[in-house]
Amino acid sequence: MKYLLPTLGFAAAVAAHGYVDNATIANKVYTFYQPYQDPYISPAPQRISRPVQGNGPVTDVTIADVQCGGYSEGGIVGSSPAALHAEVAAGSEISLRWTLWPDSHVGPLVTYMARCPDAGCNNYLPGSSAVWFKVKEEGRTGTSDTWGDSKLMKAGSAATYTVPSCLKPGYYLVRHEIIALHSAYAYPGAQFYPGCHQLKVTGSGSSTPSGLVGFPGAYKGSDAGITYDSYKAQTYTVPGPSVFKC
Ligand SMILES: [Cu+2]
Repeated sequence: MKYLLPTLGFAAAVAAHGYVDNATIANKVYTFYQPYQDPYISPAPQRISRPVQGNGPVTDVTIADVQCGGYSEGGIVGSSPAALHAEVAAGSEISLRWTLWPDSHVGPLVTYMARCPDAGCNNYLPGSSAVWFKVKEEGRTGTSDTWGDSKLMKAGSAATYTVPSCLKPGYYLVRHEIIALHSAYAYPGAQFYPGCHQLKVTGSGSSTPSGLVGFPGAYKGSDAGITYDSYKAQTYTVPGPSVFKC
């Protein structure tokens, strides 16, 4: 096994932010794509999560990178499929553990899902098609300094979401993000930290959510939840569609 540490990656050169390190899905722990290790390991480890290009943000809501990560400026347009799926029953709660999140980076946690083809997600790239529905959002608590991502600023915490219990079984792509708002008073300024993982959902549900959105497409720079002064005591509206409920 070949293993080299990166010297000075583009994202390592700026202040550290983060990515999802691992997840617990149906009582199993899955290590997610490790942007500072996986590219240097041969053969590449097989993951349920799609590659992210480091711990830095996406700031342009109109490019492919806003879907599952990427580094278009450096020639890596968007992310790419992962090899594996994690099997989980509809109705289950999933825990996502981020690397320790910087306490300046206040903002919401938002999670979407998209149904993949019946063959699975591992050849599936939705492009900007409207395929996504929102399954969870956690914004600001009133006008306080408590945000969806506040819990991630302590070691050992996790973001969670629940696979809707009524969802039709099959393969699904999950898009989970933090939107950091510390520089969001003008656009571009909000920092998007999206990442995607692949599930095989089991169960007996039959729901196929409607009102789907695309990434890019769902967000505009002018959205109230994207151009926002987090230093003011004011309420906050998470961008994107309303949360799907069974
Ligand atoms: Cu940052």
